[in-house]
Amino acid sequence: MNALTKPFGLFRRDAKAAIPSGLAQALSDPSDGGGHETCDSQTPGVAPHTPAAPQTDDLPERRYRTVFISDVHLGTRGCKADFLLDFLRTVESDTLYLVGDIVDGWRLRRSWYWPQAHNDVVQKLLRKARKGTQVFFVPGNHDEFARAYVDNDFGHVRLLHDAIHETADGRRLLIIHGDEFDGVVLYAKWLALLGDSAYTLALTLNHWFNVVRRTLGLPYWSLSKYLKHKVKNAVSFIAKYEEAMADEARRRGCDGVVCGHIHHAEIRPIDGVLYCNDGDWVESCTALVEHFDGRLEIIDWSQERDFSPLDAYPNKESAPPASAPVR
Ligand SMILES: [Mn+2]
Repeated sequence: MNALTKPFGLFRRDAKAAIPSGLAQALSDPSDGGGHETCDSQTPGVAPHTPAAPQTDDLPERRYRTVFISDVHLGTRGCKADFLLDFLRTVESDTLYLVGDIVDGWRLRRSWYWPQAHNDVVQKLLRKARKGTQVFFVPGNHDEFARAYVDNDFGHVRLLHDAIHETADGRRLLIIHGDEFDGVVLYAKWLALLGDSAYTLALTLNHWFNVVRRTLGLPYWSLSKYLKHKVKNAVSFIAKYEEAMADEARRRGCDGVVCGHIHHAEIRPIDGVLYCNDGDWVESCTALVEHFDGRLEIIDWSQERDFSPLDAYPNKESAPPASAPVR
């Protein structure tokens, strides 16, 4: 493997990482997730499902070659699980990439929140995998417990640290969540001077810095969240983050990159490399899709279905989060 992948060998030895028990339960739930998602609402510890999302009857099924979603943050109150279910019921694809932060292990460890709709999302994803969709899961920083299991199959879902996807028109896209880069962006300039080894060292330090924070019960320190409070800097942070991701894709000989993490959907060329971010299902409801001719497009599901992400709290169970979700 290359230089970037190397330090993450460390992560795999982090055997303390455990699957949150509710997720394990969802994964082992034998019930069929599709079409019967409202079943089994009596599971202990699982809040009853309130049907809130619009029904899909009025929309024909859509097919894409590939769908990319990330930053769903199951296990948090901010997660728009009902809208994601609506999306997953409407949209089919040959391949589905889950580009990290699907389950929020950081939050689940601190307080338990796992309503039926979140179970339904997991079931729906597993059902797609069973029914022939090729599903890849590239964990992010919030579901890094899964990084201990990369290169394994999990109920037809393939876990990978990162992936290379080839589009129908022959472009190679690096698929990576992108958290490794948010703490690194600040130091990008002098790291470029110091070279590759300092760069990989910084990636590793960023990871362990957050491991220590987690041990102390502190949330993941995200530069993107920090800067969003300082709006003036947010724009330049996003631009720098996008450039760092594009650099990484170039470094690895790819034509483009697909990532998530900063909850900001985007497709734009950066110095000859295509930067794609599939957005999130917390602040917005966006996905990246590849058409059968290889064309890439951002789908804004709240716009398509004419709902506001702000309306996504249909019941008291899923009241808005007290604080902004951590990236
Ligand atoms: Mn993230």
